Amino acid sequence: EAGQAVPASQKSSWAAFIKTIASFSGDLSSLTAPPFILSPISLTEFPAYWCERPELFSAIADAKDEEDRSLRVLRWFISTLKGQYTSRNESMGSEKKPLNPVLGELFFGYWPDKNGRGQTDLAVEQVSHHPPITAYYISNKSKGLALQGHSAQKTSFSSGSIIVKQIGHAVLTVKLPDGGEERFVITLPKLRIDGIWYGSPYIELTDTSYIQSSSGWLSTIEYKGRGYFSGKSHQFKASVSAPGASSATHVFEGLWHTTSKDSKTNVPFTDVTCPKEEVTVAPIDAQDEWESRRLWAAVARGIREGDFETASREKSKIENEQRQRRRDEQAAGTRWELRHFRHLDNDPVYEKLVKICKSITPSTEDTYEFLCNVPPVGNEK
Ligand code: HCR
Repeated sequence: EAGQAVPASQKSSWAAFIKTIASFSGDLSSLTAPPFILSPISLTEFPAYWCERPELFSAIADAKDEEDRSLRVLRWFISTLKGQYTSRNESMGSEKKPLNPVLGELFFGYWPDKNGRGQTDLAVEQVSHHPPITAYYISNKSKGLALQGHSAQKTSFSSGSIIVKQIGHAVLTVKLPDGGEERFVITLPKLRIDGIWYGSPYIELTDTSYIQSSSGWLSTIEYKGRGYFSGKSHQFKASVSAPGASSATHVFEGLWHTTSKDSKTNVPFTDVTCPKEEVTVAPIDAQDEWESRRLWAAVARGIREGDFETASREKSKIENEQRQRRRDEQAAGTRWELRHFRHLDNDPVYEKLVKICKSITPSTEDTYEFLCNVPPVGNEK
């Protein structure tokens, strides 16, 4: 039955919301949605999904050679997908509409050093509001690892599903024992949000994404839903090929939200059935006023407690303050200054590596360079 997961009092506003998105293409996050579908978490928190298995991230530093490094990067990447794309269903029952970050919103956190894996730090800044663009930097200094990326989305509607094309990419830099560096350009899958009609959205990944290394090793990851490689949801097949090779040296297949294995040897490759580790953040009153959980505290409380009147009043306060800020800047002829990232029109690493993998498009992209100026979070440093 249509709208079966929608509370009776919100059925008509859900129908109106679907009607709006069906004829809409662009920035979905700015649309007003009915309360039952709202999440109390801002999109600036999402980059944390990259590192909720910190030991897999740090293990990249222990690779014995370029081939091994590409396999470890792939294992870590595949293991992030469950968190990135199914965790709202697990914690809130369905995909939800995240809070739309304001320009300059920040999110800082870390995963502490345990068992010699080193500390991993996370810094996120909302670098654009319209369209929403989130820049992030995740680093494990003691292991010589850094992931820099930005994320934006283009949405459209097709056959009852929301199609989300991810814009942006990430670059992983690995410091090598000989003093050199290896870089990996990581592109992102396409999303299809199904279950809209029933009021119970969930994500399926589609198309192909790539991890191209500066060593020449390439991972090509194909995503399929129910009824393709097998009858199951969340399937992937990753082919890893040596520099310049036309056929794959390794092929891994399985489900990105549970397990996968080497297709030839059946040796297990990924397993994300064990719990992940959430990022540690400073207590709210010790946070900067622009930090996400402090900025949205009253709105998030309203959504969590079902007090949508308060949530909506507090959200309007933030939005009105933002509008006033933009008007003041315009009047003064000034612009909002980013605090921790600098926008560059071109990303030379991306542009060099996509010349090796011609399937990656577009051939040029902009980037947000991290300024390495974030104060330590918490007291574990
Ligand atoms: C599309 C989406 C906002 C963007 C979210 C992204 C793509 C952000 C980058 C992360 O690395 C991965 C990620 C996961 C999310 O699944 C994806 C969100 C899902 C829904 C949300 C829309 C703007 C809201 C649509 C409203 C629906 C649920 C009715």
